[in-house]
Amino acid sequence: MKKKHLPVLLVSALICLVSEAATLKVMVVDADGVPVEEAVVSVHPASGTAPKVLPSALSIVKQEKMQFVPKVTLVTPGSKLRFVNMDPWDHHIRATTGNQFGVDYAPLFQARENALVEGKAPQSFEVTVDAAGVVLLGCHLHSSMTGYVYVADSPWAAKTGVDGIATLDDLPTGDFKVTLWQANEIKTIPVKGVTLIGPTTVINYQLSVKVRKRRA
Ligand SMILES: [Cu+2]
Repeated sequence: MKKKHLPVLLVSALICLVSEAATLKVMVVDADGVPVEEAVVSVHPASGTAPKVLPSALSIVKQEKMQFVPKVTLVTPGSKLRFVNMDPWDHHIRATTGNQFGVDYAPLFQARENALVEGKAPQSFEVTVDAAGVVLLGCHLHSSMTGYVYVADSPWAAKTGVDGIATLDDLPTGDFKVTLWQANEIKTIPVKGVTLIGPTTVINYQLSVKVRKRRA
């Protein structure tokens, strides 16, 4: 009986070798070496374009205690976002394209949200983001509120966690370009080339700025 199973095992082993997947771990720290949360890593093939990406599932962006939660929402083109006001006061959300310095600025959408009333469902609105790039979120009523929607045109994109690490699993092996975005960085972050041969490759970034932790 055991002998009969051998060919099956051999075939499985061969399939594993042929379709080897790679993992990329990207560690991001700030100028002080402190891990940076909510940086976005996206990976594209070194030549050609990334495989087509489908819209992400509906993402919820809450307005809570004068903040956008999450601060950075990562989606793909054509994805729907729902903004929900959890605060007992009004917000007037505005979204623009471009960077935080006003370069390539263009209004994208805006909507007023009434205050949350106890016992009632919070007010919300939905939008679809079509173009790849970074969407800046703000509020006409509260200038301290800032948030971001990163629309990634690659199936291989991830946000860093509290440990400053973004993990991308199931990448094919080969040559890739790694792009890092972080909201506070003022310098252009160079695109890094990486050759993935599996099983895990680690690359590190250090930002030129200090990134303050958000208040809870
Ligand atoms: Cu507001």
